[in-house]
Amino acid sequence: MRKNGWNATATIPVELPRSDDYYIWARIKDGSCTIEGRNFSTTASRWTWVTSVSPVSLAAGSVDVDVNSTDYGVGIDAIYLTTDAGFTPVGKNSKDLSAPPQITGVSATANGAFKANVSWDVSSAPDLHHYNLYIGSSAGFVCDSETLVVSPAGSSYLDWQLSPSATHYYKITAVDRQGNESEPSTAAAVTTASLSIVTLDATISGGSATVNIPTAGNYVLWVKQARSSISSSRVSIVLSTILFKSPVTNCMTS
Ligand SMILES: [Ca+2]
Repeated sequence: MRKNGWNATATIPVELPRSDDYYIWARIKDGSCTIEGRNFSTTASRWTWVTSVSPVSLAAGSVDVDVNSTDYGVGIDAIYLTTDAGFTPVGKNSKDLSAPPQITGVSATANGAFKANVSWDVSSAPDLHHYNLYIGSSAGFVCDSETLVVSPAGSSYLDWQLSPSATHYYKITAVDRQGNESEPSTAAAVTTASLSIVTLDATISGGSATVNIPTAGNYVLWVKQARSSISSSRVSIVLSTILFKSPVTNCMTS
């Protein structure tokens, strides 16, 4: 906006994705103006980014941003609204290159032999889009497409299909709406439970076997014959608790 007079006025329609506190940046030179009632001023004759310092509360949807020149000949060639307090524009068509801060508070707890609950502190980044959860077999593993597990919106995840009796390491990153990804968090380690395997002896009688189940759950039974015929012989029965296979009835021999 440039006008050879005082108090030139313009309204700039913008579409805001959500109601929030927005920091206003304006690229101006040679004067001063107000934008949404905030003062912007520079004596520089080169284009200079100036910020409102404190944010302005704006509602979601169509908003008319009011611009008033308060000085003769002030030039304005770009205005930027951002919810990111850490964002500083560079150049006219400035992009957000500011990544969210590193995620903290990562913890992982085993949920049986095959699953782990991973949780972390909610990101403070105002332009957060999602998290990336990575898994590795050592604390120093590299976060990349090969170790990426999932990209959740929330700050916890139940990971599954893990190896039993193994230590797994998780790291979290935060990604903003421009795709800027934070540094990985420190690794959280979790060791999954060992597989419960119980070996019992049973005597087959009349085509059925009786065993005592030590703990209620889903079991797969493995039957090893001691002799060539199962009908009247002593057998070893192995019961193993697993979570994703068929229950007893599907595997029971008769
Ligand atoms: Ca950002």
